Amino acid sequence: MATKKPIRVAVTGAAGQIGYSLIFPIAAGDVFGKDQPVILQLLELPIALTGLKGVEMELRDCGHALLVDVISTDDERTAFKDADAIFLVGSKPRVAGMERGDLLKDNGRIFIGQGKAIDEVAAETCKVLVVGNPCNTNAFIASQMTKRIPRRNFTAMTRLDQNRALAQLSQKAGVAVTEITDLAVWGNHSPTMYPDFTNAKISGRPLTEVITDTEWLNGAFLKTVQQRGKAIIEARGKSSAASAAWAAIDHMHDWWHGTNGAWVSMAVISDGSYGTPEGLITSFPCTVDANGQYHIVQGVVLDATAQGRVQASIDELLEERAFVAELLTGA
Ligand code: NAX
Repeated sequence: MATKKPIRVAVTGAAGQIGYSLIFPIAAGDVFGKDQPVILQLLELPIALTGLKGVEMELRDCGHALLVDVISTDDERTAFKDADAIFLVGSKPRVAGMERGDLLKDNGRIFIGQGKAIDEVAAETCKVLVVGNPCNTNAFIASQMTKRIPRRNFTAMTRLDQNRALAQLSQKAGVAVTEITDLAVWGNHSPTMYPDFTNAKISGRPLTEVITDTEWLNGAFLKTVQQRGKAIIEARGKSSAASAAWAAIDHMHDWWHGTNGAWVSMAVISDGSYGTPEGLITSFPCTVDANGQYHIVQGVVLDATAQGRVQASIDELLEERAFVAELLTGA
């Protein structure tokens, strides 16, 4: 029987595809621990509340011992109240004919509101993971709205990109995914992101000594990882959902429990490391200590090609920031 004090976990867009794959493992203890009771606080748009009610019924029907309560709401402050962990999944999808700038601005408004609401009512130590796209810039916007909660508590998800890269590399090398270490995604969660294979290792050896097909690494590998989202939409007719939920679970699990020195990809607020502009939310190799604090890995050497690839992604983030600058003034 669980004896720990329940934690409050908020999930937005909870009736959507990713939400549906995400909340059941949370209730089962796959994220915060098999001894950690949880209260799920689920946020949806008013139009999706009926669907959310159905999801809540299913959650309760699982009879998970760790699930203390479920709150389904369309009110941000109710959803984020005292939350210890927050998954910001809900966002406005890009529809045919929509300009990227409009998408950024429409989502910007959502994340201005949610950032403010989180700052007002969530736990000061809350860990926020933004999944909803464009996730780096959405996380940046939400982080800019806080006065009480530290900005560094806001992160965005590039773990799916890391997992996709690991899957490709393990297949190519014929080794288990767990043999590959020090593989990190840099930059934006977009086709410009860079999964850096040059510093990765396979069973402790430099990856490039094991996978010597440099044409594949610089060509098909990068392209497959960068375009994987699109390929899944083409094959499935819908965007990735279960794999995205699983990556969100990995991200929050490792942030909550620590990585014991292992590198994980997290888009976090830049402290200026590697010459990235301070405040931008961009992906780095990170470790998480036993207190749940993440640290950007220092001293990673990127060759000129890798540096150019990272810079291209940073430039895209700067462009996104410029698109939303107006929204932030006076918000
Ligand atoms: P769905 O459209 O299935 O679900 C989104 C849900 O969010 C809907 O139920 C909608 O009603 C709700 N919603 C919209 N605005 C909201 C708001 N302001 N407050 C609360 N709820 C709101 O999308 P799904 O496939 O679940 O994807 C969700 C987001 O994840 C999208 O933005 C998508 O682009 C993004 N992704 C991010 C990934 C990443 O690696 N960072 C990968 C997967 C995914 O593409």
